[in-house]
Amino acid sequence: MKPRKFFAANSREVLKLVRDALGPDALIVSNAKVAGGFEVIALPATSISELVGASRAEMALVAAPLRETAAARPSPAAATAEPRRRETTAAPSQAAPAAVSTSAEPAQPMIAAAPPAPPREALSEALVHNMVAELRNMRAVLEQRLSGLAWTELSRRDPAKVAALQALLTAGFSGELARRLTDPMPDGSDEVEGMKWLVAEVNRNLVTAGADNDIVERGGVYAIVGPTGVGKTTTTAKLAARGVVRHGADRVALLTTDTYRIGAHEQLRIYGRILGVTTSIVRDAQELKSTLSELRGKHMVLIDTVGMSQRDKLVTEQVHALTRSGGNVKRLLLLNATCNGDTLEDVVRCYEPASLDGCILTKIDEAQAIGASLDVIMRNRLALHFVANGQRVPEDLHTPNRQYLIHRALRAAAGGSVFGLEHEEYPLMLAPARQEPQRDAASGFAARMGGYVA
Ligand SMILES: Nc1nc2c(ncn2[C@@H]2O[C@H](COP(=O)(O)OP(=O)(O)OP(=O)(O)O)[C@@H](O)[C@H]2O)c(=O)[nH]1
Ligand SMILES: [Mg+2]
Repeated sequence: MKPRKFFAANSREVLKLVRDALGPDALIVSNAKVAGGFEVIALPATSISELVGASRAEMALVAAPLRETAAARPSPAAATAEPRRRETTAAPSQAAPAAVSTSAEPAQPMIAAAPPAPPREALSEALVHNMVAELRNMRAVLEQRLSGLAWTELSRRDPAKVAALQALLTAGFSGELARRLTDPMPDGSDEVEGMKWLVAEVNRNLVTAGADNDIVERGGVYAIVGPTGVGKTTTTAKLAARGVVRHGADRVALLTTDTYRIGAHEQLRIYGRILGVTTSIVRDAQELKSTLSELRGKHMVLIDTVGMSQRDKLVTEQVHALTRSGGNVKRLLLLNATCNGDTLEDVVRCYEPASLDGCILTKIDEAQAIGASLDVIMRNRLALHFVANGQRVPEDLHTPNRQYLIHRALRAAAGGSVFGLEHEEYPLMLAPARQEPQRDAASGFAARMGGYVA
C-alpha cells in the first residue's frame, strides 16, 4: 500500500503513467504542477480495502485493552446483568444452589467471560463508516482538481470544444449530454465553426414530430399525462380544438379520469361544450375500456388525466389503468419548461419513458431558459410533439420548430446571468463526484471527460 510518485511533462501523460502502472482504478492522492511538468502521487485501488481491513485490525487491538479495563471495573449494568447470567448458567445442570454459591465468589471470572461484542462492533462500524466518508470526500476533491487540470489542458488545446461545452452548460444542459454532444467535434475547429457544428449536432439529436404527421393528423387515443398544474386540461382542449378544425367536432371526443378532485372535470366539460365535442367521465379501467369501445368510430379521443405529484404512487396506478384499458391508448407526457433538469428527469422516470409516445413542452413562455427541458427530452429519446407558449385555447400550441428551440436554448448562454459561472468553475459541473460516491476517482473522471485526458 505504498504510495508511488509519477512525473511527466503534462497532466495527460502523467495520468497515463499512473494508469499503466497501477491500473484504471488507481486512487490519486495528490497532484501538483512542478517545475518542468506534473507530479502525481497515487495508490493502487486495492489500498482502499487494505486501509479498511487495517482499521478493523487496529480496532481489535484497541478494543482488547478496553475490554480488560471493563473486566477489572464492572459497570452497574454488568452487575444487574449478573443474576440473569447465573440463571442461564445454572439451568442445564439444574444445580442452582452450587451455581449461586460459586458466583458469590469474586465476580471477575463471570464479567471477564462476558462478550462485550455489541459496543465493540458498533465502535468498529462507526470507524469504518467515518473512514469511508472521508475517502469519498477525498475522492470528490481529487476528482474536481483533476477535472480542473483537464479543463485547463483542453482550453489550451481545443478552445472551440471548450466554448461549445461552456455554451451548453450555461444554457442548462447536463454535463453528461454536453460531453456527449461535443465529444465528436472535429479537432482544430475555430469557435464560429464549432458553434455551427454544435447547433447541427443538437438539431440531429432532438426528435420532433413534423406538421404533416402530428397526432391530430394521425388520430388515435391519447392520454395526456403529467404532474399537477403542468397544463394537461388546457393542452387537451388546445389539441381538441385543432382536431375539430381539421376533422369536425363529431370526429373528436374528450374523456377525463379526473374524478379525484371535486369539480375537476367541469373545466374539461366547459371546453367540450364550447367546441361542441362530447365529454365523458370515466372512473376506473373497466369504465375506460367500455367508453373507448363506444368511441371506436372517432378520429381522435383525448383523455385528460388526474394531476398529481410525479412522486405519488397513484401515478403508477394510473399508468396501469390506462394500459389495462386496451383500446391502444398512447400516452403523451407534458413537461413544464419552467422546471429545472432534475425535476423534469424525475417526472420522466415516474411516467415510464420507454412506453411513452412522446411529450409536449408547456409554459415555454414563462421559462427563462429551455436548455434543461431539451436536455431531458433528448437524453430520454422522447419525441417532442408540440410546444405550448401560453394560456390561450387554441392559439398557444405549436408544432415544434427545432431551429427556433435550439436558438432559444443557446441564447441563454449569450446573455449574462447571476447564476453564470467563471471560466475556471465549469469543471465543477463536469465532475459531479458527490452524486456518484461509488465511482472511483481516476476511472470515473476519465470516463466523464470522454477520453480528453487519457
Ligand atoms: N403561461 C402558460 N400557462 C399555461 C400553459 N398551459 C397551461 N397554462 C396554465 O396553467 C394553469 C394550469 O393548467 P391546467 O390545464 O389546469 O393544468 P393541469 O395539468 O390540468 O392541472 P391539474 O389538473 O390540476 O393537474 C392554468 O392557469 C393554465 O391556463 C402555457 O403553455 N403557458
Ligand atoms: Mg387538469
